[in-house]
Amino acid sequence: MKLLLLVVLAVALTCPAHAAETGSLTATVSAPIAKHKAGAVVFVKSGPTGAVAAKTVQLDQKGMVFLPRILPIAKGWTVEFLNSDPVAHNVYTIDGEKYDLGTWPQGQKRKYTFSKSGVYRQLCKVHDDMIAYIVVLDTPWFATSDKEGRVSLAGLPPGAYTFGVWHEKLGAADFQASIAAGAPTIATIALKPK
Ligand SMILES: [Cu+2]
Repeated sequence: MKLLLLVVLAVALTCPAHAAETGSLTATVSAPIAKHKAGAVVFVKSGPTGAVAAKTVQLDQKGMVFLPRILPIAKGWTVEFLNSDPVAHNVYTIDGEKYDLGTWPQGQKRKYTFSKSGVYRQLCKVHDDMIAYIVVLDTPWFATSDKEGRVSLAGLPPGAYTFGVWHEKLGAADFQASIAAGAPTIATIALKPK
């Protein structure tokens, strides 16, 4: 009986399914006003580093708004700007690399590759109330909180991290957490007025 127990224990300890190489962060965002729980960008500020693979993501102009309003990307990624509205829209920013991609009609698209990190207010010269935020990060690991304030970052190498938080209207202190392989590290993020 004792021998059987030892064998079972040995198998459990060496089972490859228990030897995941990466970990994750699962955080819950709170805010003074419930609707502000959404749209918090959580990202790795310092800690283990990882290679960023080139990627193209889309930002649409639809119903007279930019969609999505909050778009986190990694430095080196390309954003493809669409226009799904039956009116001409423009795409420009006064931040970072300061581009103006011009004004174009429905159905056409133009691209821009971001080579400098930072927050870009994405604007339209035709409609001055239109705005989105492209948050260009120096890490491959980031995510945006949903309506319930839930956000998770997966595929993190185990180690000690400092995480940053960006929000359009609110702020939160950077926080430290250690990530282990397998089970997620749980965190809470309290957004407060900047
Ligand atoms: Cu517009």
